[in-house]
Amino acid sequence: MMNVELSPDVKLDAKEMCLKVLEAMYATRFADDKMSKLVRQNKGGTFHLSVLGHEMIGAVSALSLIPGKDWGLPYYRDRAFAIGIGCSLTDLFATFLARDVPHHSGGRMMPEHFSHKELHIPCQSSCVGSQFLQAVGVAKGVQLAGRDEVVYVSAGDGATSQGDFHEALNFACLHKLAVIFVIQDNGWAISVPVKDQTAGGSIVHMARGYEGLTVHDIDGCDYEQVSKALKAAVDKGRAKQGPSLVVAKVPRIGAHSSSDDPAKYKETEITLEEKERDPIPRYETWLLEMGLVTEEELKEKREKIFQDIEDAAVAADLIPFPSIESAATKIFKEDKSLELCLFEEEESASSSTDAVVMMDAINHALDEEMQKDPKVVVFGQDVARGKGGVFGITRGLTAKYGEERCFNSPLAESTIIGVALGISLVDDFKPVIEIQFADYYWTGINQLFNELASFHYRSNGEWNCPVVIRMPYGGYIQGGPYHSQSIEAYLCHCPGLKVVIPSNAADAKRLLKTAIKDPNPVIFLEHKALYRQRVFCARKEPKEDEFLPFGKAKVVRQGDDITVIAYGMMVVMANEVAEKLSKEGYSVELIDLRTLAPLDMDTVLTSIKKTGKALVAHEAAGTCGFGAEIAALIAEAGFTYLDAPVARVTGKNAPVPYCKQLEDAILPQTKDLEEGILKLLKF
Ligand SMILES: Cc1ncc(C[n+]2csc(CCOP(=O)(O)OP(=O)(O)O)c2C)c(N)n1
Repeated sequence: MMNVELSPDVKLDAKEMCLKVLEAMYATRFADDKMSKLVRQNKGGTFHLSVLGHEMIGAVSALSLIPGKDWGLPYYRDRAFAIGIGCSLTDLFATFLARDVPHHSGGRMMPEHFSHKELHIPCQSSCVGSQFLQAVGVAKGVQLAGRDEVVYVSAGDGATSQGDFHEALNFACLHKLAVIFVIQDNGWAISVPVKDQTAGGSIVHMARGYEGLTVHDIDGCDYEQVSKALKAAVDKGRAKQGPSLVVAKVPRIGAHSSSDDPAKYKETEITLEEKERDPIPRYETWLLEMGLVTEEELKEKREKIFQDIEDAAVAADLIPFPSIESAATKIFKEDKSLELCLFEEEESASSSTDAVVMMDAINHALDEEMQKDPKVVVFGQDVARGKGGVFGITRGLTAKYGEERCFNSPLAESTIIGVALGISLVDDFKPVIEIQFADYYWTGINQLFNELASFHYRSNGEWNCPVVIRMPYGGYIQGGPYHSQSIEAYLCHCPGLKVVIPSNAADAKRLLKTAIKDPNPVIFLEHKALYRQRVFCARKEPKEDEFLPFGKAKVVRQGDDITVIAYGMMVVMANEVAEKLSKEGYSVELIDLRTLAPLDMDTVLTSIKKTGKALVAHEAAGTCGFGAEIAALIAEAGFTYLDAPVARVTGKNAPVPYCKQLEDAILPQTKDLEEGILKLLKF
């Protein structure tokens, strides 16, 4: 028999495998022909991504895995993988036509963005390279679950220039994860040739420095090389021996996409040479030479699969478009049990002997939830062992729950968020991650804004990501411009994120518990200057089973003359000012929003109906700050209640400087709040 081996788990004999590969390759090719025809005839979608030349590497990869057990994160030029692993042709055509199917986003994404929960294909985005860290996260989840599934992730050569590629290789090697990185190296990233892309021109050389990574340098159109490399990579992953990288050279025979014209940047000789390397005729010849098929059988297979594609295209065209009403649905996964969290809030004085400060309350919430649910895992920079984070919030968790459940991440925020996303897709794992300072979440912003926030929406509700991201934020402790930022407005602008900002220890504990229960991404912002604050923030410790629902603001103090709307540090300061003003005969109602997304406008509107005056306070810069949003919402829904324009007291439009005198000049102080309140009172 020929030189073809199969992994022991793949229940096909070598000949069956070869023929299945051929079928997947034919289906992929005929689908391409049909789709590009439909685009040209203006009878289908407007966008088509050609797979021509990439068929073999995708098909063999898929058929080397166990569908529904192993995982696949195939990139947009990997339809051969999707077909090989078992995605329905009708679904794929329906997605091409942006129709209402449960998988592959049901018209929410452009074609070729695969998603299929039963087949373990997490929803793919359009951001080149973002899938690497998510794949690594899935593999980490599989490892935490103690199983032997392997995770396939593919991308083009251009994607290896992304930092996420290197972060993913590093994390996969550090944790010895069962990931198979397959780079379908066609030598081009749209019009950019590899010589402009990769130092030294070789991804293989570039990757060889990663300790523990097996690197396969293969011709992606040669069946024996491809199947051998995939088998070795699957076997290594299955045996929990760590990651592999397969760099498969393939031609890109078509244009980058239906919007691209390669004649602008490819010389004719190159185009001809790429056509020569077409894996399909080459594979047919090989199959004939090996005696695995006859010409007649090839012809029969071609005709049969051609017809399957025609039928799939017709069937897909009968599927309706998604309803217009569904356009803004599935932004969050609903969970009715979260509404059951309500309880009678006890007022507890900070002076009580059993009061906790905010940092302890957060630590206790983590501890109790980890105790209760073995699927809660904590990681981030410095969070493990004796250190427990630079603020000590996670102290004691490694000692109590082990290195597996509270571990240090590399110093890479994209890794922290991307890996958390991946872990959250496996079983019911709930990563609770720490970004050391909110100021440093920017290096993870692609994984947060472009990936995590929209995962549920983009997957048409197939997937959801229960990730909690804790971030110390805010100023007043001389942190300078990089340890003082208040980033809430950016976060609230991004659909798909919940944003929580507690102002005292009791709220912090109860809200963090709710965040961990929530099946959606939750950002938990902890004000650094309040961690140890006692006068206002220390509270009687809530019991283990106390949760606070999101979207329920708290009236911190009742008043009749003016409403102050605040969160975080501003609640503490405004309370102090309100106390002072009460002695001067002014009655200030203070609202602590507690969660900005979802936002409780009912409480705000009820209050301004009574007071007729609204002042919003936050320490972030005023321009495009969250106060602008609240002012607009009040203008829309509460204009007639107002006796004065909505006022704002905010930080100045400047970075937060280090020198105390300068910091004080930039961030709002109690005197600014007092002035703002009095001005509005006297309007
Ligand atoms: C982060 C990001 N930057 C830019 C783009 C636009 N873009 C889409 S595909 C592509 C080229 C990708 O090339 P490569 O990774 O080699 O894969 P190929 O398309 O050649 O298969 C670019 C620049 C994108 N989708 N994502």
